[in-house]
Amino acid sequence: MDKQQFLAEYQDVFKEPGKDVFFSPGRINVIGEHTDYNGGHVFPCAISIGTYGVYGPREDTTVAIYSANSAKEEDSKVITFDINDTEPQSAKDEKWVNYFKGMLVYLKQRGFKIDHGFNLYIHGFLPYGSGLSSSASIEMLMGNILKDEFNLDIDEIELVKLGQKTENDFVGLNSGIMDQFAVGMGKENNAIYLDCNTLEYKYLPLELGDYEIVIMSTNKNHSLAGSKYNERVQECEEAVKRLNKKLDINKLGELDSDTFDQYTYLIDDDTLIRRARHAVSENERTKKAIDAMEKGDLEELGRLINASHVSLKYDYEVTGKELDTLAENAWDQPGCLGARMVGGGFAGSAIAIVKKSEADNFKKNVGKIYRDKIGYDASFYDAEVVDGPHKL
Ligand code: GAF
Repeated sequence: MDKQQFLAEYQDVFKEPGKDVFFSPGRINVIGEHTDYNGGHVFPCAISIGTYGVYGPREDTTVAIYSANSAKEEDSKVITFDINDTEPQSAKDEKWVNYFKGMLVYLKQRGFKIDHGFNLYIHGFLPYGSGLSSSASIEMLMGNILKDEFNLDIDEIELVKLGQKTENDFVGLNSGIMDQFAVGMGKENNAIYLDCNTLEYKYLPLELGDYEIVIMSTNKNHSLAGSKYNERVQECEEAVKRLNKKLDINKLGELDSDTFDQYTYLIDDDTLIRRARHAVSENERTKKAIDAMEKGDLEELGRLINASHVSLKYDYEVTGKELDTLAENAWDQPGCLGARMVGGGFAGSAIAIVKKSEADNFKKNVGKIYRDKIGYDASFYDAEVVDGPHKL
């Protein structure tokens, strides 16, 4: 779809011309899962599947938001609130608006002058709950639209932090910073190696030669807020408390595996040991994956990606039969170097690194196994690695 089509959609809903069209990407994560809130490393990138937003200013103080996506599921409805209203929307069918509203509330709280309302038409291509960060995509969309339209003097990393704050304090998911960072700081053809503790980062070209990344969606929605995500965050904090009987650490990301092994005995709980072991080992795998990328050793990268899935399945227990079916059957396919779930887990999506010449066969074979075993279709997407949010 092009810019004119989005403007036409806006006009259909708001009965006047829209002003500007913006795009904000989704994200995948090559490796480094459930490490961000543990102060570890991640290696995500922004993808060309994302969210479009059409902005139109208003003279009053009303914000009116319409989503083409939620309109399909619920009655088509423009949701409104006042720019000075700071309470999260509580009606069940209006909660999705909180990703936008939170950004507005926190930007105003920071002292930025947003003194009139606006209409916003949203058209997203990331299925909600697909594990490809539809929520960070819309938070960063909103942040960048407001920055542009109200000339706000704020840099992207500050917007990223407000995106995470929106997620944590306005929506109620105790997530780390990976998703907002990957979306907001996205760079064409590059993945971002980010230390979530210090926020130091570097871009690394995602050069895969004869290989490509195939995105595989389980088509099973995961709702992170309602899932066990917050429980995992809490389990890791609990493990840190027990390790602190002898160690002085704030986060599991500060430990290497040897140190962790030496002090595992302090964690007198099998489940907490496994959760912590995942956080520590995944952080190490992520560092090793960067070495492998820098050496161009894609086979090693693939092995680390497979090991990541195994750890997420057995130690962290965030996969589930749909994601396991995709990843584990991907491993058996010709030309597949590695596959793993991405994002929070409990359904959503997985990625696989697949030889370009084998990609069609790969999708056909994994798709058939998935349908036979799970009873409905998986979806397969190819995506480009793209820049962060921008005006079209
Ligand atoms: C979700 C969260 F939003 C991220 O912060 C991250 O923890 C991820 O799950 C797991 O790596 O996408």
